[in-house]
Formats: sequence, C-alpha cells, structure tokens
Amino acid sequence: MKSDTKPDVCVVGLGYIGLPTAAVIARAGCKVLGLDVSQSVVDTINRGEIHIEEVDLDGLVHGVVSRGLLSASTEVAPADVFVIAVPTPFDKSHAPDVSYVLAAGKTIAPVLKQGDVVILESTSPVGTTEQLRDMIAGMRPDLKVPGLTGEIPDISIAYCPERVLPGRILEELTNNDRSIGGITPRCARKALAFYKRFVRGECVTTDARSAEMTKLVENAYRDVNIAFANELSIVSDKMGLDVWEVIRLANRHPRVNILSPGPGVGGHCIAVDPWFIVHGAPEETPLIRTARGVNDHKMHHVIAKAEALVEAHPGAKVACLGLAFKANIDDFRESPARFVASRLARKFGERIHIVEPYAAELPIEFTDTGATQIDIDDALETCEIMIVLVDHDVFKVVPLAERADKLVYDTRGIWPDQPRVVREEEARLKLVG
Ligand code: SAJ
Repeated sequence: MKSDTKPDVCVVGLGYIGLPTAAVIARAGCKVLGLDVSQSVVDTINRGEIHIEEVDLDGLVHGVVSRGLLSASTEVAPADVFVIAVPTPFDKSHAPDVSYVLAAGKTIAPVLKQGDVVILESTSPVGTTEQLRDMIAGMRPDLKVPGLTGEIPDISIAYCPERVLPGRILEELTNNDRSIGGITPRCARKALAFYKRFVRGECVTTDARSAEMTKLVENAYRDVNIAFANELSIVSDKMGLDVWEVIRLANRHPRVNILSPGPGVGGHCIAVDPWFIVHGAPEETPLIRTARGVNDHKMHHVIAKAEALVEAHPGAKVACLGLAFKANIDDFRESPARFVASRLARKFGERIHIVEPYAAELPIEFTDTGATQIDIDDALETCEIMIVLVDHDVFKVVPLAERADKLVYDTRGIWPDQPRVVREEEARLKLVG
C-alpha cells in the first residue's frame, strides 16, 4: 500500500461495529468491500439500506453505497487493508470463543499479498492476534508474517479495539482515541497510518497483547463500578435509604464519581468482556468475578421486589417502562429490563402492560402471556403501578403532575421527586429489614 494513494479496504463482518466502520472508512474516500456471511445483510447494504439501527447510519450508508465507495459481498476479494469486526461470544462456562475471528482469518488468507495490513477489532482474549497470525502463517507459507523471525515481514498484523458506544457510534468512531497494538512496532505504524485517514481522536501505538488487554480492562472497569452502584442500591433498600440521594451527595466529593444503579447490566460487551480476563487468570480475579455476580444478582433482586409489589396490590394494573438494554436505543439483546418484564408478564399475565417506544411489537417471549404493549399516555391513564426499567428520555420528561398518584418502583432513579416510592411501601410489606 503506497502512503499517497487511498487503500482499498475489506471489512469482515457487517454488524453493529463492522457496518458503521465500513461506512466511515468509505466516507473518507477509500473503496470498501464489506464481507458478511449473510446474503440478506449483503443484499440490504447493496440496496443502500441497513439492517441495524444506529443514529444517522442509514443516511451515511445510503450515501457511500450510491457513490460507489461501499459495496457488500459474501465473497472475499483482494484489498490493501483488512479489518476484522466479527463477534467473540463466550460459551456456558464463560470461555471465550474466537472461532469467528479465526474463520475470518481463514477467509482472507488466500487473497493476502505483500504490503497488506490485517487489523483485528473484535474484543478478544489476550493472545488472539498472535493466534490469527499463526493461522495465516500456516495457510500462507509463501508470505513472511510478523514477529516470528527478525526479517521484514510481507504483511502487517495489528489489534485495534473498537470502543464506541451504541447510540453514538458514528461520532465516537471518528472522535475517540484509539489504541493500536502491533505484533511488531512496524505493524503498529502501518495500522496507525490507516486509522489516521478517518480518526480525529489520538491514535496511540502499543503491542498487540497490551491493546487486547486494554479493551477488556475498559469494560471490566465499568462493570466493577456499576456493581458498586448496584450493591449500594441493595444495601440502601435494606436500610430504607434512597440510594439516589446518597449517590448524589457522595458525588459532590471532588474525587468520588459513583455510577448509576439499574436493573442489571445488559448489552453484549460489559457483561461479557470481564469474563475474558477471568478466564485468562481465574485465581487472580476475585474482584472482577464478584462484580459480575453482583450485577447479575441485581436483576433477580429487582424481579423479587417487583413481584412482591405486584402481589401486594391485587387487581392493580402495572406498567413496565422500557425493554431496551439502556436508554434511547432500540437494542433489546441481553437486556435486564426485557428479562424482568417478561418474568412479570409470565407471572401476572394481563395485569402487565409494556411501554417501549423503540419496539414495534413485543419480543417473542411475551407471546401468550396476556401482557400487552401500550404507549406512555395510556399507561399514565390506566396503570396504578409503574416499574421503571429503562431511563428513556421520553419517560424522564413525564411531569410529576401526571404521575403523582402512581406507586412507582424506579430502578433507574429517573423521577427523584416521586412521592410514593416503593421504599416506603416495602416497609409496610415487610420486604426488608
Ligand atoms: N449501566 C448501568 N449504570 C451505569 C451505566 C451503565 O446500569 O451507570 C448499564 C446500562 O444500562 C447497560 C449496561 O450497563 O445495561 C451497559 O451500558 P453502557 O452504556 O455502560 O455500555 P455499552 O455496553 O453500551 O458500551 C460499552 C462501552 N464501554 C465503556 O464505556 C467502557 C463502549 O465504549 C464499548 O465500545 C462497548 O461497551 C463495547 O463494544 O465494548
């Protein structure tokens, strides 16, 4: 790849990270081929449409496809830079599964040529980039791969984790700093030259293993800190305290910044990535493992409390506000809110009403439960109990006058002025203490 010409780029995996990444690279003027195993994803993108929801992504993809800068295929083609953005799930024992990464390597290996740069962006356990390198070396003995001998390699291989927040992906893809870990310093420099084409944030180079660990550490850090907030909320319930008030006051200390409790930690990153560290060093990670347990337990605490509340008010109609895994997005995967609401729907049937402005219909597990989907206005008119599970803006702005007479269990602390909160009710029900 000559530094003065725009490289042709192949992005492997067109999901929540791969598609926005491919579109942003194409917007920078590179010709991008997006590779995906799903024919329907490929067809959708080639029509200039998208199969996932993300702010402003539809317009961007439509633009770069119609300008001929982005196309999709199930078949690999030669390129100068390969960016791998495929899932890395874990199995039942929390062991990371890097098979999609290795499958991506297997796909691109036959078309690699001298000068190419291969970059792994998928969240990966430490050592995965080297594993990818070894696999490519095995398939292409004609190519000199980096880090195995002192010779100048034919190709460069690096790890550069994505760090974007769903709902802000396009903005963060451009503006966030990036850690670029090369198998060798030369690999890092080659990858750096590529990212500089479309990243405005600072790009910092390191080695591949440090970059892999950095990504896991970022999400484990957030998980541990959310666990602290969730534990405080359970302690506060027990002591009859308002956790939101306690956190608000504590955060006035110049060096304290406690995160927000919620109904548990959802999504596909923060609840998953810490396990990659635990799996790599089980004896050395009691804190990270415990934090995972605390956050998982919080969901069951919320279910028990919500069930007790609904049982204590026979006949009262109940609104569950939100199903998404966090505020203002339409992503319902691995969502504690969805799990809590579906448990209540199964137990209490038609008494349960779901309010989720981001869902066209209720997910499959609500079928035959008797629960129905209503909008926020109907919920305010007809439901006596409100269980706040997601802090969508549309819920936050409901004025006190419209909800003053409701009995509210607010797992997100969106209505600090609510007069009848579950804490008081609990004392009466003897749920705590
Ligand atoms: N949550 C709380 N309390 C909080 C913050 C979050 O309960 O104070 C919950 C959310 O409601 C949600 C879950 O945690 O259920 C995760 O939400 P999030 O906004 O913390 O993170 P994600 O999963 O949307 O994105 C994270 C981000 N990582 C960090 O902030 C360290 C993002 O930058 C990563 O790119 C992304 O994971 C990823 O792909 O790894």
